[in-house]
Amino acid sequence: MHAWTVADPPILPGAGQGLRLWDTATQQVRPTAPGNPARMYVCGITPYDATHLGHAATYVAFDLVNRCWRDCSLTVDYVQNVTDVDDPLLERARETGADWRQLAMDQTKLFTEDMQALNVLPPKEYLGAVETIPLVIQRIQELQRRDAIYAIDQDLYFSVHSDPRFGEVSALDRAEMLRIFAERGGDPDRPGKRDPLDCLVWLAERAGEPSWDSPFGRGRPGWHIECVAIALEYLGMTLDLQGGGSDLIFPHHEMGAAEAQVVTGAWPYARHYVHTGMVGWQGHKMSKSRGNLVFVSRLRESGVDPMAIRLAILAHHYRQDWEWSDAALATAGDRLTRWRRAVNADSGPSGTAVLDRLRDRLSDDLDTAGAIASIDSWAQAASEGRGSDNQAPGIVSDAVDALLGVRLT
Ligand code: 5CA
Ligand code: ZN
Repeated sequence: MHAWTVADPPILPGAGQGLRLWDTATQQVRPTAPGNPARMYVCGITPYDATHLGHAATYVAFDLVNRCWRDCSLTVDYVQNVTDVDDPLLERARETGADWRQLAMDQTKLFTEDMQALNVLPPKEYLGAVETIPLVIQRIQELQRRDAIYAIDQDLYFSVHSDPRFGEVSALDRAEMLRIFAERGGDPDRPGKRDPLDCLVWLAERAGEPSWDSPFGRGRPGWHIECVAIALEYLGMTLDLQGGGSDLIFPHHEMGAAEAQVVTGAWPYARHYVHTGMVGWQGHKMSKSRGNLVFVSRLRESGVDPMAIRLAILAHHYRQDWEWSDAALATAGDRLTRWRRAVNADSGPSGTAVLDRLRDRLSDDLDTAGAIASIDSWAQAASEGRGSDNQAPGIVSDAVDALLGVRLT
């Protein structure tokens, strides 16, 4: 699958000094301690209704991680999947009479165009579920050799208790797990399950649905194992960061960690589990099932500058749930205009002081609001003709571009 292309960020003077991030598994802000290359896996879209502002906010957040690590002189090996065959995609195709492959292709194309417009750095590897089925089969066979798989009819399940550390990512109690599992694609009540939380790794062929040959008969992969198979193949154990929205904490990232830990016999699957808040609109989480979506492509078509969309996202802390609004977009548009005016001034207060402040704020669990405030006050001063550093406008423009991903020129 082809990812998108975005210009490399400008090179900045000096280097960042590290990045601290909230880790869901340990429930604290901790320093990230990536190797070089740093290895980041961020769950990609299920391409049947892309790209809404919630998706955009999530990928912009991990783009900041990518940019911060790169600023710390690291290479970042970034891998992302596309869930291009799954129940909700097939359902949507059935409802609309579309071919499921065409639907996935069209929506993935829209997503990559939106990411490019939002100046999100592309993953090094961008892989669809359909093109990685042999990897899934191989991992299921490894789980079988470790006695972690059983069948109900022709469907294969992963026994979550084969990982003694199951539950450590989300730290939910069992009742919560059962409730959320049922809400998010799980089947706790299916007769024959050893534990209601055991998750599907291979779904045997269903009439009218796509399927592939395998040693277990024709069928298709379960959801969690797909991401594990891709991450282990292209990044390997242990990831520096597993990322996604907070709706993926359970079951997706819990199940993925357990499967990977049983396959490899190693721990942990990821050093940091990082999750973004949910973006809402009209009082509810933006979701395809509810249909309360604001699409990036529609905003772009209506003439909204993608950099204003990006700035509107950055005004919120990535871990908070928040509401999209026209007012937030208008505020971001005004801010963009002020910043652009300021970096076109002949001089301003010290640019390196702003760069230091920007690095400091972002390294602290991506405090984008703090970063924005430092640019706001610099821009105000530069516009009023205060400060005589004639290098400053260039440095600030490059810093905002490289670290926040907002192009001002
Ligand atoms: N394909 C799977 C992951 S393997 C999936 O969750 N796809 S998705 O299209 O539903 O979501 C893609 C990403 O956007 C996920 O990280 C998800 O957590 C995030 N996301 C979905 N809705 C929102 C929202 N309203 N606000 C913030 N992030 C969201
Ligand atoms: Zn995933």
